[in-house]
Amino acid sequence: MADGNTRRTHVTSSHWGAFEVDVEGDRIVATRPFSQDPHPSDIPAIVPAAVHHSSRVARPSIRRGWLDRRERMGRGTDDYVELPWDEALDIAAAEIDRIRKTHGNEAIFGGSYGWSSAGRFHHAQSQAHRFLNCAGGYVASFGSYSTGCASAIMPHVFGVVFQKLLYECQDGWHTIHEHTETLVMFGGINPKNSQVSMGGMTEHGTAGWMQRILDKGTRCVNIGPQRTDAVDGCEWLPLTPGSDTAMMLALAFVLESEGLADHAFLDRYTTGFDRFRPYLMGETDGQPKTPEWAAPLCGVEPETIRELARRMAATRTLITVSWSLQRGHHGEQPFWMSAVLASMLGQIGLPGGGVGYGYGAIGGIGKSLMGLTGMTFSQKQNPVKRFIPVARIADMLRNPGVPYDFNGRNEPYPDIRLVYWAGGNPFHHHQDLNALHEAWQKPETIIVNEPWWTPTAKRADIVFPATTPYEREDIGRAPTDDYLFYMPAMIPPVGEARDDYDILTGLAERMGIGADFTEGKTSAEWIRELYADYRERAASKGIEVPEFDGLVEQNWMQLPIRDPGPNRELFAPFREDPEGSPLGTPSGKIEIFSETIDGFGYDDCPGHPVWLPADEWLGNATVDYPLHMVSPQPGDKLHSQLEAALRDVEGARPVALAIHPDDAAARGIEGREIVRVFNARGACRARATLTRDIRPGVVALPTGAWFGDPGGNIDPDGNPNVLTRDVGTSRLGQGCSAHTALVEVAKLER
Ligand SMILES: Nc1nc2c(c(=O)[nH]1)N[C@H]1C(S)=C(S)[C@@H](COP(=O)(O)OP(=O)(O)OC[C@H]3O[C@@H](n4cnc5c(=O)[nH]c(N)nc54)[C@H](O)[C@@H]3O)O[C@H]1N2
Ligand SMILES: Nc1nc2c(c(=O)[nH]1)N[C@H]1C(S)=C(S)[C@@H](COP(=O)(O)OP(=O)(O)OC[C@H]3O[C@@H](n4cnc5c(=O)[nH]c(N)nc54)[C@H](O)[C@@H]3O)O[C@H]1N2
Ligand SMILES: [Mo]
Repeated sequence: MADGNTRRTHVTSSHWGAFEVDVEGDRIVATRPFSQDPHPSDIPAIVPAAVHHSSRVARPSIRRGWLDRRERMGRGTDDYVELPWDEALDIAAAEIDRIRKTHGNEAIFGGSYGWSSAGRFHHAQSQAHRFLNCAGGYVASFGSYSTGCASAIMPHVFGVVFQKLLYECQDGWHTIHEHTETLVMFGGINPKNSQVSMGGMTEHGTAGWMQRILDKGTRCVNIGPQRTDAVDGCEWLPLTPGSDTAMMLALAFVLESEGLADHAFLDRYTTGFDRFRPYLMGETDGQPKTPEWAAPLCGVEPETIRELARRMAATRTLITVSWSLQRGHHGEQPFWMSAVLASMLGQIGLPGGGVGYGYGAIGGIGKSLMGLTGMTFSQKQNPVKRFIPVARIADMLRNPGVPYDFNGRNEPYPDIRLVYWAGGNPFHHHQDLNALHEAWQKPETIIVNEPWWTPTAKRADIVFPATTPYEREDIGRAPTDDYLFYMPAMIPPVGEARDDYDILTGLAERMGIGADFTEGKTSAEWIRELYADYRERAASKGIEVPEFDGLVEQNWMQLPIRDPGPNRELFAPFREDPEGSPLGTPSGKIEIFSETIDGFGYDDCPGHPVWLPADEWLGNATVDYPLHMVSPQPGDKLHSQLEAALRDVEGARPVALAIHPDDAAARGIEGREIVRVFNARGACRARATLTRDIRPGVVALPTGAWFGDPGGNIDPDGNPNVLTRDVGTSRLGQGCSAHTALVEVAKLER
């Protein structure tokens, strides 16, 4: 591969878009934006430094205390012994075998949550799941940190799997541009977040579409704590975090009390408004949900709420809801309530009307494309039927055998003895990291595949060095993108890194399940076979893609699969004929009241949406912790990825904390200095950044930093998850509630 020092250029795909890569010898030396991308992301600039960074895991490594004495404690503090591949694989395979034979496969947690890298075949989490399935199964996880709560609640409301709703049933930008007159954005629509999309995002279009929508005169209202959650030109209603349901209820109250609610729609297409209305009007609890009631909760003036409600009823209105709203305590409520509000407006199923989720969350939402699937490496069947809601991992590790509720079932947590993680970084992504660190000491063995010495790798017993996409070939194809890529191997594996597939093959062969895992094929053979199958599927839809060698030659192609039609799958046919095309709910209609949910008997998620304040929000702020911290996605990166090199950039760490000048002044903070952000759960450093684009009383600290070493009482780089709460959104959704946290900020004494 390395032919002297000639410079070669390839195009590859990634979660943050396609980009050009310059290679000299064995090294990636530069990256450049891809020619077809009108709005390329800056993220790839750091790729060369990250790929060749000294914090790559060079060789298989085993934690000394575990190797010598099978000692559990010491994860995060012990040093590591490097071993040859054969020896390390022997040890790991024997250990997995021991655990499954002694404790059964229900003692293995293989959730392995995280985004890993783009590429159809070398998707680390899927690879790990297939391997564990061949080994007799594993305890899996339900949902994602992104939309775990919505994935539980929304099927009860619309009768459709949430992911299908997102990607197949929502209007595309074309339709919104053409038809929507009022765009009401709870949590904004943020082009910063739309830089990324799982599996790839070639033409970044969200910012451009938002501009066109504004230019057309569409009224765009950003309702949330930060002005910067929407593009310039949108109106901003600075909202108290966690109060969206109160605001939506007040909008609903205005519609109902002023005769603006569409009762013909409610009668024909929904069920349960009669159960909800008495609550809305205050007949059940003595509190009408008037704008005057909502104003002190959400910080928006009653007249503003009234005017907006009238406008929403008078024009074609699309309500959009950011995923962040359900990443907070009681996150079920704003999601459900937005469906009720949209039902009352009666525009669901009309082009550019109704409600949509996650526009701007990732770039793929709003790109309406013809479905062209394929190239899925089978994970096989999991013989173990137990799973946990993904964000309940620390509870699970802490509480084996203890029952918990989730979406109508009640089950004890499994007793986990072995954790296998590939493609994710829980010591970046999970809430209350100091508590996770404690819980993490409980399993007997933790195995991690990782390219870098992340905080998770540093807390594993066995670490296998994994390749990055630049060190292996793959195919890039994302369900929400209209490009296809051959992703070439550009450089040899760094250090002794191996592909996840080869690592797992090595384990599988030692455990006597090699034939089942590989089916006798190398990764090159699998990639060609999966591609041939995809090519056939494409042909059956009249789409021609080249043979494999042809794709290798041309590197990338655009797929003719754009489909600007509105509401293709669900709501338009339902509106047309609600009896003939019913929704998948028990009633066949939109469920404003759900008998199913009511039957669960959960006080934290009753039978219709209600206002339930979060455990921590500005409504119950204390003297000790008076500020609400939101922890959004980082603008300059994807989660914790490429952090190895980013943390070297002068001034990049600790992470910038957005704080209002009034809040800063009250604490003697002038801006740009390093501050301490803290609460009873932990503390981290951050760089104060003063801005009037944030609601006073709220601070924003993006995710992205690696959690520091244990023992320190202040996390050095600014990971907000030392401060966040590790509680489920409710007994129904059990999603992560990362955006719910009260903190204090102080100048750091030197
Ligand atoms: N406070 C707070 N916390 C949050 C959120 C929030 O809003 N606020 N958001 C949550 C959300 S929505 C998400 S999705 C999570 C993100 O959660 P994370 O798990 O932190 O996401 P990534 O950083 O993408 O993790 C991917 C890991 O896989 C590694 N990797 C990349 N390629 C490969 C490969 O080929 N093989 C292997 N073995 N490893 C690979 C990367 O180096 C990286 O360590 O964070 C969640 N945490
Ligand atoms: N650049 C970049 N883009 C990303 C990612 C990344 O790591 N980097 N990660 C991707 C992933 S995995 C996901 S899941 C999506 C997540 O997409 P989102 O869920 O939309 O993203 P967040 O950044 O968590 O939150 C968006 C905004 O919501 C606001 N907000 C927080 N709490 C509340 C509230 O209670 N009410 C209201 N109205 N607003 C609130 C905050 O001001 C925040 O800036 O982003 C994706 N996009
Ligand atoms: Mo996510």
